[in-house]
Amino acid sequence: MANLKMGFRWFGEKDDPISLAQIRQIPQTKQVVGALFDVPVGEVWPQEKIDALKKQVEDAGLKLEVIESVNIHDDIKIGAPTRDKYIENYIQTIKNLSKAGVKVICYNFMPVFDWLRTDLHHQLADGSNAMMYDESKLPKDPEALMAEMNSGSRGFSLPGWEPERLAALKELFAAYKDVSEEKLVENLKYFLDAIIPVCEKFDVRMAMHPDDPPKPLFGLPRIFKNREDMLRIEQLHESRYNGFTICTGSLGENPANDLPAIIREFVPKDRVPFMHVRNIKHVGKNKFHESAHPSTEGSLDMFEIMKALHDTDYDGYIRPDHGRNIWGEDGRPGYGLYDRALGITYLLGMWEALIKSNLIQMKAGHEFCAWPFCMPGNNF
Ligand SMILES: [Mn+2]
Repeated sequence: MANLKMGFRWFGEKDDPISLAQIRQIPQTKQVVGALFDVPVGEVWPQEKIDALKKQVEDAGLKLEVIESVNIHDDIKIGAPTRDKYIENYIQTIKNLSKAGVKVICYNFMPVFDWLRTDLHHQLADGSNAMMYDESKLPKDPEALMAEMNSGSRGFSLPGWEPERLAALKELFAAYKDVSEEKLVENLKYFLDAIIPVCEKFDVRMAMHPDDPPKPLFGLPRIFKNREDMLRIEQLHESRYNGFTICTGSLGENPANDLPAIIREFVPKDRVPFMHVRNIKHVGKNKFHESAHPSTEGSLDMFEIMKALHDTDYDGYIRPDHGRNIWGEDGRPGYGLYDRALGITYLLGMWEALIKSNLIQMKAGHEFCAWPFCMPGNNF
């Protein structure tokens, strides 16, 4: 199979009902996309904890080369005087992760709220459930939203919704009062200028995740919403270590975002170390639910997305993203086992078809075949 490095997000032994042994049985999936979930945001990830996670993953026959996420302390995003201390901590975490063989860190730069939905268990017609976003149902008060998100999570801790960070929501909003979009971009540049030289030295690529939803909410700025934002971010610090996670679901929430075109523009520039590939279904204006991965189940053309990756010789890390809960599974919202595993086999099925049809064209003497660049280091 091709050189796509397929992974599966895992929330750790304590907080994920899915085991590494189960992940090991998903065909062609060797990467565990993991994190330490018990280190408070802003603190250094201790080497011994990283090494323990790596050992656990490797003992299960898998690899730990992508971390998602090392979250960024709000003081860095706000540009508070204390940010240098947190940036120093972040740099130490990068060094520690590098020592454990980690190659990519996925992160986001969203003020206060990470991703958000208005229903974590929306019932679909086939009896499965998936997360839904309906802007007309978004509470006016962010505290009400936080309460809804956490009560809807059925006991799971939601990534990006760390209780200790959100406990003082009012103060947090007050601290962001003067952070405009321009200011937030400036603060991102300050952060990147400090960390990217370290990333270059230690060979760890940063992969910024798009904002979800890709628009300003509750008066908070959002700076990774579309292609134009990506052009601005890549120029903040020119380096292949200042990269993106292209999340088709998050960017696809705005129907104006042309995902295949974005892939075709940024992959050849070597700015995309990590892909999140999933589908969503638009069911109204500012209203969508997450769906199974196939094109037929949502609004995105997944073939065109995979074809864009194929045509640009993508050989980086990739994972399926949010799926439904199906077959009676009552898993973490968006992160059940079965639907994401189905997503992987679907994506890799398309990938095999793309590669083999390319080979057939090559044998027929067509000059446009990308072989062997589409599959570096692989024989068919
Ligand atoms: Mn994503």
